[in-house]
Amino acid sequence: MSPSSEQIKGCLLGLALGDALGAPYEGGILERLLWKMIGTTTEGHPKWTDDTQMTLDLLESILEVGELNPTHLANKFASSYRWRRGYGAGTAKILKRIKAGECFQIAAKAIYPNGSYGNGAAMRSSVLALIYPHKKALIDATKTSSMITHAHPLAIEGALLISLSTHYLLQQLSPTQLLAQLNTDIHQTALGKRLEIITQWVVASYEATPTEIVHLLGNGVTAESSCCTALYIALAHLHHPFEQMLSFIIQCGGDVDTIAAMAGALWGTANGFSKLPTVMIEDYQRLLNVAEGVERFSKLP
Ligand code: AR6
Ligand code: MG
Repeated sequence: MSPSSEQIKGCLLGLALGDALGAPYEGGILERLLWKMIGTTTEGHPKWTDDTQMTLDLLESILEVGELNPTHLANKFASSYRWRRGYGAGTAKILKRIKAGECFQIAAKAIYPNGSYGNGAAMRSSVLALIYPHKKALIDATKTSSMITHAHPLAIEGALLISLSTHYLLQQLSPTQLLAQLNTDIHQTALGKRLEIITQWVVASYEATPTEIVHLLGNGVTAESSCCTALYIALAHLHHPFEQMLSFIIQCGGDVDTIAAMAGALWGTANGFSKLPTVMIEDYQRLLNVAEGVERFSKLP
C-alpha cells in the first residue's frame, strides 16, 4: 500500500523541522555562534542543514530520473554542496572530489579506506521507505544511496536501521513489534548491542534519562553513536508532542540536528503532518512540493 499524504509530509517535514530547530544547539560555543550569524533566512525563518539538503537531493533525483540512479544522485549531492550547510568533514571532501570529476566509487574510499562510518547516510535514509514499499527494494535502495558517501558497513547498517524503522512505522507497528523486527534485520554487533538496550527499555516501559542515553547509546556524529539514540527517543515520544521530543534531544546534546532530523522523520511518519508544529522554516513550500511529488510517484503503477 502506498503511504498516505499525511505520512509522506509528516516524514519529510518532521525531518526538516528536527534539523532546522535542532541546528542552533549543535556543537560547541563557536559552532553555535556561527550558526547564530548564518542560520536564519532573510525572512527570519530557521535554516536547515546538510541533513535536509541531502534528503531533498535524494528525493529530487529519484523524481527527476524516475528511479534511484547512483551516478545522478552523486552529481546532485556534489552540486548542492555548500560549506554553510554544515556537512561532515569527510563528506565535504568526498563531494568536492565528485564535483571535480572523480567517480563516487573511488571518492567514497579516498578519505577513509573502508569508507565513512558517520551518520550522514542514515540521516537521509528515512524517506526511502516512502518510495520503496517493499522491504527488499528498500534495503537495496538504502545501500545504494549510502554507498555514495558512506561505504563503511556501520554507516550502511545505521541507514538501514532508520529506513526500516520508517518502513515499520508506515505499517503502524507498535514500538515492541518494530524492535522485534529490527533485531532480526541488524547484524552489526555495535548497533545490535544498542538495539538490545532499547528493546529492554521499551519492553519494560522504562523511561531512560538523557544521561543514560548519552552514556549507553551515544550522541555523536557516527552512525553507531546516534542512530539507536534517535530511534529510542522517537519511540519514547510517539505519544508526546514533537516539541517535547525536541527539547529532550537538546538535553542529550551532541549531534542535535541530525539526531532530531532522524527522530523527527520517524515521529512525523507515525503521527502525520497535521500533528507537527506549525513553524515556518526555510523553503517550506519547496518541502511540501517535494512531498507532493513523492505522493504522485508512489501512486504510479
Ligand atoms: N575512520 C575514522 N573516522 C571516521 C571514519 C573512519 N572510517 N568515518 C567517519 N569518521 P563524515 P557525515 C569520523 O565526515 O557522516 C554533519 O553535521 C570523522 O571524524 O562522513 O556526513 C552531519 O549533519 C568524520 O569527520 O560526516 C552529521 O550530523 C566524522 O566521523 C555529521 O556531521 C563524520 O563523518 C556527520 O556527517
Ligand atoms: Mg548534522
